Order: sequence, then structure tokens, then C-alpha cells
Amino acid sequence: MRRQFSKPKVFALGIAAASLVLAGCAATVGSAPTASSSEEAVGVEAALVSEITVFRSPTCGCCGKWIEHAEAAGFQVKDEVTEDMSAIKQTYGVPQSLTSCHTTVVGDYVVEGHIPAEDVQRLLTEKPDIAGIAVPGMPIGSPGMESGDYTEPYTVFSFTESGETAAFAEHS
Ligand SMILES: [Cu+2]
Repeated sequence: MRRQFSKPKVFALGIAAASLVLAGCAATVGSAPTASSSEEAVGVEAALVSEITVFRSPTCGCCGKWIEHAEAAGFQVKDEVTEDMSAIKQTYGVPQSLTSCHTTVVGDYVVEGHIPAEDVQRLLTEKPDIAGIAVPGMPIGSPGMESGDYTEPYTVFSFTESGETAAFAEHS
């Protein structure tokens, strides 16, 4: 389920997210990618960006699963493997409090972490005046982080170049 927010909300983030990134995808062990994501596959229209670039570290398994999710939704993924993800996040201006594992470049936007493809498509359709969107940490149940049927509620945040954040979408 997704709700859209009109009022910006700021959440306390960071410590939990950082430790999750260090722990690296442990929750995905033994879980299979769900087939349901392909049902959202329609929707990348010709006019929208279809080629995206994913930066990820070589050891990141859940990043690969998110790539599969994006491909199932119709995106063509350029897979860039790098040892220095913090440099990538700095280059693309991802606020430190919003960092996750992989960083994706979608047209002029930065898409950080395990964002549902439907939110990427909404971003491309609505073209808001922001730098990008992010799911901090690696919430269990987000695309690429599936673990059985369990989904922990999580928020997709938008961020601007000056570092302002707001809720973009909610998932539970
Ligand atoms: Cu991840």
C-alpha cells in the first residue's frame, strides 16, 4: 500500500540505517525474489527514462535483487560495480541520513536504495523539483529485501540539493 503525503515530515534517521548497510543484506538470505513485482511492470512509458545506472559494491547481494526488480518493471539497467560507494553518494549528493546500499541514477534524479519501481515511475511522471528519492537503510520487505511475507513499514523520502527532506511515499 502506498499513501502520498502532502505535508513534509522529517524523521530521525541514520544510526539504524548505517548499521544495516554495514550488515549487508543479511535478511535476504534464503528468500526468493517475489513474482509480484512484475505485475507492476507496465508503466515505463516510451517518453520516460528507461535506462538507469546502478552503482553497487561487488559484495552486495540485495543490490542485485533490486536490479532484477527494476528490470522486471521495464528499466534497462547499467550495472556499475565499485568499491567506493561513499564516493558515489557524495558525488550524487545523497544526504548522509538517507544512505542505503546501492545508488541509482535515473535521468536527472538520484534514486537511493531499495525504492519500489512504482515510485521511480511516479518520480519520472510528476518530475518534482527535487534532487532525488531515497529509502534509507534496507527495510525488510522492500524490493530486493524480501523475507517471506514480512514487510516492515518504510518511507520513501525526497531530498533536494540543499539537503531538505520530505516524505515522498509510505509503504507497509
Ligand atoms: Cu540493499
